[in-house]
Amino acid sequence: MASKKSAVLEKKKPAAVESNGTMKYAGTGYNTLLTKEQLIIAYKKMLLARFIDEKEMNLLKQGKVLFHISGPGHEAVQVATAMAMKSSYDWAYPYYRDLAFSLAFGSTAKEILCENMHRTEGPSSHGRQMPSHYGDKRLRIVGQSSPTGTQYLQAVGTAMGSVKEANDEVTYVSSGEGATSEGEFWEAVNWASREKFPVIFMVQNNGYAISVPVEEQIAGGSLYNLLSGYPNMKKFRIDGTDFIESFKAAKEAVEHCRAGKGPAFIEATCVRLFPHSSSDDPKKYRPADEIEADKKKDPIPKFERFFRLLLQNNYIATQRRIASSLSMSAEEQYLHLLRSYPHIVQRVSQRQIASYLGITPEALSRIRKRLSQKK
Ligand SMILES: Cc1ncc(C[n+]2csc(CCOP(=O)(O)OP(=O)(O)O)c2C)c(N)n1
Ligand SMILES: [Mg+2]
Repeated sequence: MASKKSAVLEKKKPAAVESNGTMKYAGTGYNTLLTKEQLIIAYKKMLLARFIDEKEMNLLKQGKVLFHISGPGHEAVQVATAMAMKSSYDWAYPYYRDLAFSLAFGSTAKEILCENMHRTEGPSSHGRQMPSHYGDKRLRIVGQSSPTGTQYLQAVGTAMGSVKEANDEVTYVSSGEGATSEGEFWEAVNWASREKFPVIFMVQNNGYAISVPVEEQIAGGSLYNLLSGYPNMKKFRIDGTDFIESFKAAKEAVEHCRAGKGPAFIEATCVRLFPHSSSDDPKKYRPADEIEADKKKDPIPKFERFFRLLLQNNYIATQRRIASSLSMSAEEQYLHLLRSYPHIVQRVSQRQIASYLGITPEALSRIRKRLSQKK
């Protein structure tokens, strides 16, 4: 299984650049298939998605956003798949956790926030959609309905259109593992497999459908196994928190579909780091140690560990640029640091943290005091 390979890769350092500019890793015989610049773009997209999720959680508390479904823990496979496709040419039917996918496919932070805050500048519904229902006609991202699973047959219809028009467009459609229990999923898989339609079925398996664990949701606990009999369908089971592994699978899936060989199915194991939605309290059904264990699989620190050398000069500057473009307050940035990098916060001085946040040590101590009073 690929996860063993990624554990080996994580220990390796970027060693050399291939003649075509992509990065190669010493001793692994494994190429990331992407250039350093593309890897940095991937990192920025993941980070931007995380920051938007955190920002929206705060906007929710302020009553400026009415509902929120977050993507933390799903970013790597989403960005990887979007980067393996051709934005504005291929089609996408994302689901409500696909914020990072949408950003990597071409949506901007402003467009996402306008939709989620019901502003007329929103490019999909002009602010009339539910928050976290992504769409953009210009980018060929088709806005979705709230009943889970409805996107699957729509995606197959679009792929049928591409075949009839004899072009090589590919259609992405995604959901969580729970939504695949809907009949539409199976109708769609059967139809696409029989007719060799170019659909990428992406299932982001985070182990829960709200509070229902996957073992209770899916027969035998594995969708990948259930799909073993479908002809023409290329299947992958991957660690969706590992960007490189995800990109490799997504690239092969896109190639399979574009060549007219049939659909592809990717089951990507993800972690759900935040509650299901802003209406949910996972403490009622998830043991605390399980949530802590999932935090260790967070795709963003995983990416950072892997590309430490590559990114060390970029990542702090990148975080600051994103934070300032989203008008995040110093307090919001500090909370992000505490949540995402507790090990760094513990190790560095208060002065260093203040300088990273661009504030004085006194201002930082005021923020810390305020936060401790809120507890
Ligand atoms: C047809 C339908 N049934 C139930 C719901 C309520 N609902 C929304 S999301 C969800 C869970 C989906 O879980 P999963 O597919 O695993 O995706 P995840 O949220 O875990 O990413 C449910 C039951 C709905 N929106 N539509
Ligand atoms: Mg799920």
